[in-house]
Amino acid sequence: MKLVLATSNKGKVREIKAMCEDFEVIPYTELIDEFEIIEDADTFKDNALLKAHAVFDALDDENVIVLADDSGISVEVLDGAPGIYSARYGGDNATDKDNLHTLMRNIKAKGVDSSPAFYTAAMAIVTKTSERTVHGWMYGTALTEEQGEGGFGYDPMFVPLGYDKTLGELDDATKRKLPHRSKALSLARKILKTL
Ligand code: ITT
Repeated sequence: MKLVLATSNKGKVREIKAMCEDFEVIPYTELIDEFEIIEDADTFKDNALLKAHAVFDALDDENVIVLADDSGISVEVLDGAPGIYSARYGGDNATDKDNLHTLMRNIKAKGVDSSPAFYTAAMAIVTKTSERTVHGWMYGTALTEEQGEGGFGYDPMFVPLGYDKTLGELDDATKRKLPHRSKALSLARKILKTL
């Protein structure tokens, strides 16, 4: 089954491909030119739907199945920020590193060295006749120091519950089992098999 990913985030593409080996997974940017999608919904779920529909419409192919992922990190000491604003937390053209450093700085500014935090991943699956959504979460601790080079985004500052290393330090096999994205994807796969 051919599954088109409505994302231009290479970290997400890498993870979803590794977790979906029985599907032919193709980022939409390999089929059409990348275009900007304004993610202005109020929830991860609605932003995922918005991305999936935008790419489905742009592909102009009724037989395609599109999967979008909207995700982010929520930090307790920051009242849940950055949440749905995770991709632009360091400013409009922020890189992953800018976002990471902004988040560590803002946690430090609260006078603490760490805070409980969680990742959310919402996934939307859109076909010509249906739309479905699923979620996955991962709980842990957000640090104010970067540790490790693995993963992407906020991974070097996030220690999953039950571990003493960040997602930037943990090996790929461990990382595949834990995340919000793999939990959402295991639900998404059940839906995909019915399509
Ligand atoms: P697309 O919208 O094209 O999918 P994006 O990077 O803009 O790509 P989001 O809007 O969903 O994606 O923003 C998610 C943000 O949260 C972004 O800054 C990611 O780096 C970060 N993020 C999401 N999942 C993550 C993970 O598993 N590990 C580390 N950071 C993650």
